[in-house]
Amino acid sequence: MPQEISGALDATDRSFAVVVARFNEFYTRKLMEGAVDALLRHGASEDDLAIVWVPGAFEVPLAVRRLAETGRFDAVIGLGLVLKGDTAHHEVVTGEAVHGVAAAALATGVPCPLGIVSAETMEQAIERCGSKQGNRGWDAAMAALEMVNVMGWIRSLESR
Ligand code: INI
Repeated sequence: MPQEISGALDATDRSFAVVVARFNEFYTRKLMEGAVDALLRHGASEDDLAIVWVPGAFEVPLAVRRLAETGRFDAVIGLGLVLKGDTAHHEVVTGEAVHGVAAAALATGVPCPLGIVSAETMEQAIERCGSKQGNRGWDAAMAALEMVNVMGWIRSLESR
């Protein structure tokens, strides 16, 4: 039988940074609360969480990357909400934020799950930030947990 690996959803003794965009704070605060709730409910301690506010989604990748580079966090979660209609460049902002967060993870080896939500309408935004469609901050935190434990297993291969 092939060996199957999947990361445990366990945040005990792990540390996390949550980078959250202040732009559209009405929504992003809900994303942050969802992420923190997920981490605490899965064993993280408040002392092991850092919440870092940045101006907008565009600034999320830089903070995510620098925090990941410190080596002090098992995962860094970037959260933001880009709402179509706020400006004509919402697609640029989303693209840069998404690519930047992915690049941070690949460059550092630290899991940096994607919590950048894009929404066409305010209704969609509300649905993704803690109502009908759940909370994408919670989802990102769960992805962080799983990846932290998957990466731990992968690292363990190096010492075998
Ligand atoms: N930032 C967001 O987080 N969400 C948006 O919807 C948004 N729009 O649409 O403009 C947005 N723009 C600001 C951007 O992220 C930067 O903070 C700003 O351009 C300064 O660099």
